[in-house]
Amino acid sequence: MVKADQVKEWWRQAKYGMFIHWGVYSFLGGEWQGKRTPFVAEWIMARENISREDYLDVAKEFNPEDFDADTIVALAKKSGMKYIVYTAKHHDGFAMYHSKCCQDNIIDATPFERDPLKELSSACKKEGIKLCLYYSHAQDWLHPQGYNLVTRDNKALDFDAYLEEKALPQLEELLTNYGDIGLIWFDSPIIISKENSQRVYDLVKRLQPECMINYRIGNECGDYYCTGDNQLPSTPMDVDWEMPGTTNDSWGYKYYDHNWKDPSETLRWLVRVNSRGGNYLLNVGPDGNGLIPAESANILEEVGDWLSRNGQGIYASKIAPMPTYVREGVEMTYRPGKLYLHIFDQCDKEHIPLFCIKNKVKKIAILSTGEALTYEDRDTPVSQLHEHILVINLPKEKREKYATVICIEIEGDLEFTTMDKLS
Ligand code: JFZ
Repeated sequence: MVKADQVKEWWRQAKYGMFIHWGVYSFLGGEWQGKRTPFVAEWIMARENISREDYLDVAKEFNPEDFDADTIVALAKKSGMKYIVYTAKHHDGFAMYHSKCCQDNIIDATPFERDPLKELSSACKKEGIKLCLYYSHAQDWLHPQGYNLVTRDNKALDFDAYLEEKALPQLEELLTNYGDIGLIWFDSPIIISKENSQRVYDLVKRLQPECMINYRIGNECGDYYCTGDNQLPSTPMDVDWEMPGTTNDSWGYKYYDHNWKDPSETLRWLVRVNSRGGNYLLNVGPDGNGLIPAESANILEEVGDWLSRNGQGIYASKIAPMPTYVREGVEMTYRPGKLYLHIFDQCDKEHIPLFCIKNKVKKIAILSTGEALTYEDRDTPVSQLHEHILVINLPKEKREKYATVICIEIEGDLEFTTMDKLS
């Protein structure tokens, strides 16, 4: 395995991570001077045109004494999430760790006297969860030379000055003072030059060569690709990619956004992302006290409980190397010698057909219980596309809450027929 692949292996096997959007905006909870922002909560400073002075006055009231890194990491672990991506600095420019190169940070600009990132780093190390960092390396609404997609003429800015004065020194302290960092999740590169993307990339790799970098660093410099938010590719993508997703409709805490994705919908996002070869980075937005909303925590725990029984079909799984001629509500993942059919309520059949595979079947069972399922292995001479078809019997009473995973053990590596046989 080449070096680059070795570095990525933990991430490729992880499949599921926790995104944490937490900042001064969390204290505002999506509202400014009595007006609810129609945008995502973490953009409130730019979208509601809050001045630097007013935003830093808000910071003087931000004292999240209920923040508890051990509780957050325990939730991630119980939820089956293998890595945490924490917003060290979002577009607002406010550092959610003790930055020595800029006063706009949670220690120097708020009454809070602890470094939450230091606590998170210790908790992650203790629990074997990879600590990763989100860093908005181009937008910065508190620094006069940082890009601002809403209120500035970005081409007129001295962006090199911003990199030299803030972004590069902050990345240096983040990659020096908080232990091993699994990846840096850069965001919104806007008009950053290829040279500057490369400068940022080189700094990260110099300080922590095994730290992965996402493509949002800009100019195709990254190690893996991120889709747009909650944007699922329609077909499998056999590259390293990840989909960031929200538990409601805002990354940052919005006290009035209760549009939570229930456990069934959350699980379906996870399985559909994984079946297409990606990682699912699912967000929580702690409030102004540092607490994760109970509704979202409960959803994550429900999905984690399901994963405790069905994780074999998720973790370290691959794209099923075959056309997925399966029905709506059936998602497929693969490990050598095993195909996993994830059956959601959208497929209400008791007889599940599986075309194309040529292998001899050794066993078909419900993954979570090991209970064998009966099936028919019919020859289909009428169509040259499918030499034979499996019809798996899944009685309604054997179905599991949220999704039932059927594990098909086959002899040898997967062999299948494809449409191109017809050409
Ligand atoms: C960005 C941020 O602006 C947002 O606040 C949040 O942090 C999110 C995870 O990332 O939002 C984006 C960035 C890129 C796309 C969509 C939203 N995109 O490429 O479609």
